[in-house]
Amino acid sequence: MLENFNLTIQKALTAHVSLASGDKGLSYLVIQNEHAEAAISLFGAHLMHYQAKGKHPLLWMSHTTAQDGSKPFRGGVPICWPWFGPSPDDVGLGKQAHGFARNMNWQIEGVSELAEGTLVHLLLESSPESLALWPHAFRLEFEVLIGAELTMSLTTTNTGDSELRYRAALHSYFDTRDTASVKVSGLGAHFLDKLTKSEGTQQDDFVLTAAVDRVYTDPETTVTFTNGYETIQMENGNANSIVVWNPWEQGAAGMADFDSDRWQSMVCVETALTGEGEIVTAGDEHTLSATLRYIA
Ligand code: TA6
Repeated sequence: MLENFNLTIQKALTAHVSLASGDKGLSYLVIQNEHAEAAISLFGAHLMHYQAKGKHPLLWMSHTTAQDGSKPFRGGVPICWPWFGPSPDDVGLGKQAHGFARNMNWQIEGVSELAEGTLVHLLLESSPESLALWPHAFRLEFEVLIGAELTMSLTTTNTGDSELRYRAALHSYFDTRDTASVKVSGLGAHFLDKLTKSEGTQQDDFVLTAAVDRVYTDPETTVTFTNGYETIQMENGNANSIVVWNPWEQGAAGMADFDSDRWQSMVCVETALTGEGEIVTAGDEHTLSATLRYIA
C-alpha cells in the first residue's frame, strides 16, 4: 500500500527507515520492518499510513488532500496542538483551528531499531513563528513506534520560565469497511455534541448512523473499536476525552480536501486533551499517548 503514496526514496537512514520526497517538495520517512510499514510526513509530523503485517491499512487518507505544505493533510493522524478546535479565549480567538503543530516542519531527532519495532522521534521547538501565535517556549516531541502495535507519544516540555496550558489531539482518521461496521466501546457516558451544541449520554456502544462530532468527556483508558476489518484496542495515556467525528455526505461535500465519495469509509476516534487541557509548569513535561493493538 505504500506505493499509493507516490513517494520517492532518497536515502536509507537505517535498515528499516528511508528518507523520501513527495512530488510537491515535502519530505517523508518511510518505515518497513518485519512487523509493519508506515509513512510519516515531516510537515506536521503527520503519520499518513500504518499497516501491520497481514492487516488492513489502519488509517484513512483523503485522495484530494494538498500535500504541498500549504495546509495540513486531511487524513492519517494530524497532531492538534497546542489547542484543539477553534482557538480558546486564553489563546486568543480566531487563530487557525487545531493549533499550529500540524502546519509546521518538524525535525528528525532520531530513529532507532528496537525488538518491538522501529522508533521514530520527531521534534518541533518554539520559534519566532510559533511565539507569534502562542507566547510559550516549548519542545514538542512525537515518538512513533512502528511495530505489530502502533504507539504514538506526544510530549510537551515547557522550556520557558512560566507555566503553560495546552490542549491536544491525536486526530486519528481510521479506515472503515463502511459506516455500518463501526462500533466503539469504552467512550464513557457523557458527551458534548458539537453539532447540536448540547450534551448527551451514551447508553450502549457507539454506532455510526449519521453525522457525528462529539467530545466524550469521561472515557475509559481503553477504547475498543471495530472498523469492519479488524477489532482494535486503543489504550490512551493522559487523555481526558475522546472525540468521534464523521462529517457524513453533506459535511464531506463542503470540504474541498475531503473526497466527497469516501466519507463512508472513515471515522475519527481521537485521543484528546480538551476543555481545560493540561497545565505544564516551567521545566516540566507532559505526554499524551495512544497505543493501537489488534485484538481480532
Ligand atoms: O475532531 C473533530 C473536528 O474538530 C471537527 O469539528 C471537524 O471540523 C474536524 O475536526 C476537522 O477539522 P479540520 O480543521 O481538520 O478541518
